[in-house]
Amino acid sequence: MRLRRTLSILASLIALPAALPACGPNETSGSGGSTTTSSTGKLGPGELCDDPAPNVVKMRFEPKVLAVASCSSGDCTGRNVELTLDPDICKPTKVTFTSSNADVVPAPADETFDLHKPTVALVIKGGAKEGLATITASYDAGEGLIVTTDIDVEVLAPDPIACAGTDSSDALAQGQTLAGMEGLLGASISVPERANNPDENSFIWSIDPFPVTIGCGDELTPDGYVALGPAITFGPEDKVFPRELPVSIPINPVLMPEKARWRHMEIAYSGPAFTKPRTVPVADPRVEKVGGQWAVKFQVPRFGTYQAVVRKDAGTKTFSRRLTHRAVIGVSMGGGGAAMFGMRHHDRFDVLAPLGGPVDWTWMLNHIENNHLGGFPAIPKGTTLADIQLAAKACADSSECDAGQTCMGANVDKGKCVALPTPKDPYEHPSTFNTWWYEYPKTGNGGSFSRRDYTQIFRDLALMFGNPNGENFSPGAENLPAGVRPDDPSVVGDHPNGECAVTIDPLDGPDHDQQQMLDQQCPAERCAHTLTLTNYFDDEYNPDGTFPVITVCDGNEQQKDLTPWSNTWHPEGNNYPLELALAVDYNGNGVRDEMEPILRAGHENWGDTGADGKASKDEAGYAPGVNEDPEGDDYQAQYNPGGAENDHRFTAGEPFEDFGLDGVQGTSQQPASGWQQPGDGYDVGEGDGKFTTTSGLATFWERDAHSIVRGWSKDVPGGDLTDDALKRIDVWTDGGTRDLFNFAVDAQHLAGAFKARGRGVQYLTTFTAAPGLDPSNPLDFVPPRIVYEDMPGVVFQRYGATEPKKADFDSGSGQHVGTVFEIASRLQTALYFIGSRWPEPELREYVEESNVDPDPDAPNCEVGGNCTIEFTSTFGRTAPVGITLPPGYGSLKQKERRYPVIYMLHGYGQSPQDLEAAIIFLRNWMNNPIDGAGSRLPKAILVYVDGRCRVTDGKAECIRGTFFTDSVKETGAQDEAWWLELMDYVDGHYRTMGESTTDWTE
Ligand SMILES: [Ca+2]
Ligand SMILES: [Ca+2]
Ligand SMILES: [Ca+2]
Ligand SMILES: [Ca+2]
Repeated sequence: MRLRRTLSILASLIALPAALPACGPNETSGSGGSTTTSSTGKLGPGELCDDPAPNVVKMRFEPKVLAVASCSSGDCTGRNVELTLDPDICKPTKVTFTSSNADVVPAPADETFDLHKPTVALVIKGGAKEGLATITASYDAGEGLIVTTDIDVEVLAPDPIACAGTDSSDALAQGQTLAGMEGLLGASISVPERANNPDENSFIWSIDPFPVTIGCGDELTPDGYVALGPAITFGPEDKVFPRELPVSIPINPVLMPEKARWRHMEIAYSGPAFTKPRTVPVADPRVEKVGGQWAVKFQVPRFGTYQAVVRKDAGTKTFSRRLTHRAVIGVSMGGGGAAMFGMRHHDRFDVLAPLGGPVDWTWMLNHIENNHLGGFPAIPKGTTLADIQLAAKACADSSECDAGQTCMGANVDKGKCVALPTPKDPYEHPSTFNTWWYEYPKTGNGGSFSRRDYTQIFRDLALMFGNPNGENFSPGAENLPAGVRPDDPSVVGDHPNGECAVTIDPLDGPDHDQQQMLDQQCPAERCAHTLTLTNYFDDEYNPDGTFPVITVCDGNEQQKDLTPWSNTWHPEGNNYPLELALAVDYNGNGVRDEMEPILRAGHENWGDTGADGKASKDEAGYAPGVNEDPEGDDYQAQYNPGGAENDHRFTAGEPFEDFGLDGVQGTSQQPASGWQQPGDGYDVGEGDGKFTTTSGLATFWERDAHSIVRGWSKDVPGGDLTDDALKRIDVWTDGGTRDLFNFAVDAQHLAGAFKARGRGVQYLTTFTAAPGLDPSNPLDFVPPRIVYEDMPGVVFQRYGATEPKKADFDSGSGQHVGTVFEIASRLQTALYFIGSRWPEPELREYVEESNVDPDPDAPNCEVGGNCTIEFTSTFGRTAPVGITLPPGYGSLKQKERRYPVIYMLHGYGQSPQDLEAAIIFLRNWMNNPIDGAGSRLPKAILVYVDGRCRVTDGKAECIRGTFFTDSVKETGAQDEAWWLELMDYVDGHYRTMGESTTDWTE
């Protein structure tokens, strides 16, 4: 990802060859392309320069600490260091250097800053003598003020680090660190304070004191790599935590190959569950001294052996990267849209930034099936009503519940025993159908979703993608389960013309009152017509077909005393159709009672065992605690993202039961035109020799970003995602640790797909753990200082206090939106990451605003900076679009400038205008006079895309959100197709930058 100057696009703009310093290349190594080595003071069109007041001038070294190899020969390798000046200066001005110990590190030669040269690149070389030196840069800012900044440099012998001994603790507790001594210096493990807080509310990763050993492990260095330090084993090796813990392992940083950057450092791993050495993404990797020894600190959820390694050729592999100068960023539903649309049309984008949304449908749909639709015990054949428990068991605490159940709501004396699934990933929150997640009363910025909201979201998903949980062949019934005719009163209520089948969240306009009337009347009307189906089989809940099956309504008012984290089902007030699901009405009373289960009929049963057809326990050589996956095929998002066992997908070679979607052998099959009348079958796919899923599930999987990255999707509109196509797409994704939909876990799985394809991936937790920032100061968050060049091209940011205090819960930390600080930081890091992919220095110039000397031909909105249009596609979909132009866009002098485009996607229930208003401040970052050209966000056109359900041809497209995709229903929103036309419109009507190529270093 290393940026170099783009000869193809810049040669005509700047006199590049003449500007190249003799020592090489026009390389820069600052924060992702925000630096330039061009050295001309000539002002660009409309560009402004005022010499800054001396007291605002600032300089920074990157890195701030450095180790270089001692060297006695003349041919010593150096390390690149950059010095960046803010804000812009107008005239070339000298910067000088001194060394506190010139015998160890000589001072670099004088350098010069200039208006378009805000960063100077230095090469620091060590001498023969080992030791410490401080290099001080001095800059005369005028009026007698000398601005200085330091970098500490240590000169070390390039020797490997030996490992010896063992250190241990019988019970490492919160607030404690076990630090290796002598032969293990630099190795450590810590348990943060309050990590042992009792599991309560949405804190569910408490850990008690545990025994730990630190010792030397077997070498893990893969072929083609060099080890930076010894392999360190943290034991007991099979220990896995429900959270991450900070560890460190010693390294000698001067063993880094000459061209390597910290993004090239990888952490190799081996442990009982993943014996074959491999490199794994880790959280917050950081090179610093631990106990006086250089080490890399990071966080991981699992013990075993870790070792820091780097490819021998790191930093030397450059490729020609095609830049489209487009990016897409979205939050919540828009995060899902950014991942899905972005990967489907990967050829159109340089960067995807899906934030806090359903970015990985492969994991999410499996989670929904086992959590949101689960929590009910299966019944064996021969079960009669008398054997069935219809109400959840009351409890005062979990000891009163059956094994594996949790007493929820006990604190308000209304506890119910709930069979929560066991979380498989760090920070994963389980739920069941009766206990969907709800944040009340600590709503903060969490976004509280009531049961009605959940139900509505599930309905909209089925309206757009088709029902993933049932197959209905009747035309127009794509969102319904098998057996429900689209003209059934449970679907259309008492209104004519099917008006009640899809009612829109009312929009402003002439139809508003009519829409509001339908929105208010239809749900209850439909719920008054429960449909009862008989002879309906299900392997889990109706194996004999003897119980009736009914349509379901839900959406009861939240009982707030049962929260904060359980959105509990209640028998009253369920008058909103959950039309994609059916329930078994064990007691035949025509309504779904507490423990009457939701049918799950999304796919045939299969053994998710990997191609060997064997679960790990049945694989030859299985030994608990020693070798827990002999075939090496266990899927795990962080440690083995390419595994096919338990990857939530059917893989060729895995055993399946060809019994159809109901999972029961010998049941009647649904007619090709759908179930019409009693006597018709409901089942689909039995005995066809194939693994059968619903069409809805197939559509989700086909459009899923994870599936596209893994190469499982066919006919991706952007073309096959070859390795070459993949390596030009960079991704910034995030999620909150207390997000109601577990979007942090979901994003980790998407990041895993990229790792499985060989892309470098890194996790971040605290925002100031990013390179260039100070992790010990969580509030000192300054995105322009982040060194994106020291992070790989795929970054997963997890947000939310890991050891939350009450104030963190109260302010919504880690929830769907996050605290005010979290949401602002989320957007900023992602946007500056996007900007770091665009190297053009002219995008970072400080320019005259549009209204100073406006282009008389420019529309007023372009001069004002905001155009809101109604865009109508060729097929008649009309929706609002917000277009924010960068500073100077409407200026006469700048009328030839062209810009990249960032498409921005809003959340569920929002409109384009909502996000537009929320991040209006973004324009300021693009033209901030306090930043210099080495720090400024590149100017770009922002386009706010519509994902709200609209009325097209008089029909409601969906209810509230399109998920930015094309509906499988004839009358559904064709939002992807609409957006594709919008992109052409934007390119045709605004000065977008178009494509170019740049030399890029992996
Ligand atoms: Ca019932
Ligand atoms: Ca297996
Ligand atoms: Ca599988
Ligand atoms: Ca089948």
